[in-house]
Amino acid sequence: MIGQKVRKAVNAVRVTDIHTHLYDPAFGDLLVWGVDELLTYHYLIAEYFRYSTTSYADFRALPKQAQADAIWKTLFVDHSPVSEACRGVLTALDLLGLPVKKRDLSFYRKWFAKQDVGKHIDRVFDLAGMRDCVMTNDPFDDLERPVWLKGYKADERFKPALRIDPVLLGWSSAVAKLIEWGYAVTRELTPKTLDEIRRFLREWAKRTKGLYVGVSLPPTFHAPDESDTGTILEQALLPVCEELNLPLALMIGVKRRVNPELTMAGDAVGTARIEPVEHLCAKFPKNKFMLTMLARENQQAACVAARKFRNLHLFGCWWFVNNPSTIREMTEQRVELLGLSFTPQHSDARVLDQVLYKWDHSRKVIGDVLARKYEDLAATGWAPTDKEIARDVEGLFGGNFRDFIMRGC
Ligand code: RAT
Ligand code: ZN
Repeated sequence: MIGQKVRKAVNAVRVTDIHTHLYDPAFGDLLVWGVDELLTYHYLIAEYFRYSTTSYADFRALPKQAQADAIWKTLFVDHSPVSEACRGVLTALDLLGLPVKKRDLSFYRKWFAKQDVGKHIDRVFDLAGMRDCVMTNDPFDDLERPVWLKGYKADERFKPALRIDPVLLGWSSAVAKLIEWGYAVTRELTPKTLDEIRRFLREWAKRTKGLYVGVSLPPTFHAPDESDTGTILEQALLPVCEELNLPLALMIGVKRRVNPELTMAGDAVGTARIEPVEHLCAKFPKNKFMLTMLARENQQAACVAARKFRNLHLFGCWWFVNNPSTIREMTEQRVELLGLSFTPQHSDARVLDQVLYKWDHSRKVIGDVLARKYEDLAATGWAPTDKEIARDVEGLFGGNFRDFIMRGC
């Protein structure tokens, strides 16, 4: 009975999707959608090469539609599409009302070609039960930078977040760009250069009105550290984040381009250390941090760190742990260690239609875990009211994040 109520509340809640790679429609072609985009998602490209012996270069040279054809044939026709990423494509088509049973790619293509983008966005948000989502906005991206410089009329459902990987992880290359953009910086991190990096970060944080600043980090990330990364982090980024009350979202554990031939599909996972997170939370108590870790092995330590530091907000099941079996395990562990004080999921969607499957699959798993936890409560005689259940679920699917970004330290 109580379990049913919890599942119902989880199905009904309107989600804030706190980390995606989707774009406000004002960014034009950067907002991608449709079946060819779904099929050429980098998660599926990696899976395609499990079976295909096509050369990487030949595949890369194909136009998008031909890549989608090859993936469809290999992953959906020649083998049953049981992986999470394959199943996701089918869930998305099904939720849009397309006949999955037909297995007719050209039918799906024709259907998408007839949709109006504005109406399609409304429909996807509605079907996914999403109230809004957070983008990933990179000032170094040549396609999105001009949109920011010119300004645009925002669709309130697409909130910005400032992503600063190039500054923090590649200062030796980023320096030339900053010089080109009018900042008086040098390769060496002199006091003047750090001051200018702070100016750059402050200006972009204000220009984008990002809800937080985000960075993805390798498993080798350590702090304290006297490298460029450590110096820029502690002396430029964190002071600006504190000044503007912006959380820094740490996404730790990605090994970029382990197989460079696969480009974006060639990134992998490594187990990281939790000590850098503990160091940052302790040394910068006036800063707020968000944390998601890529390795399954890191999840317990991440929960324990969040128990120790109220300026740390744990979020999402990221990328290689965004699979039902791991979402189940992680959500259970997080509830047991953190109660309701975290954000269990984000979609990481790159293609608009992906939010359909990502939220459908996650709601089921998270709903089951929560249902059991409330049943355990009920077994003691504690009877949560409908209002309390709705309050808790609302928090998990966006409210906790909104409170965290608004509050001071
Ligand atoms: O999940 C993904 O699509 C990855 O490619 C990354 O974008 C990752 O989520 C990130 O934000 O670095
Ligand atoms: Zn991402």
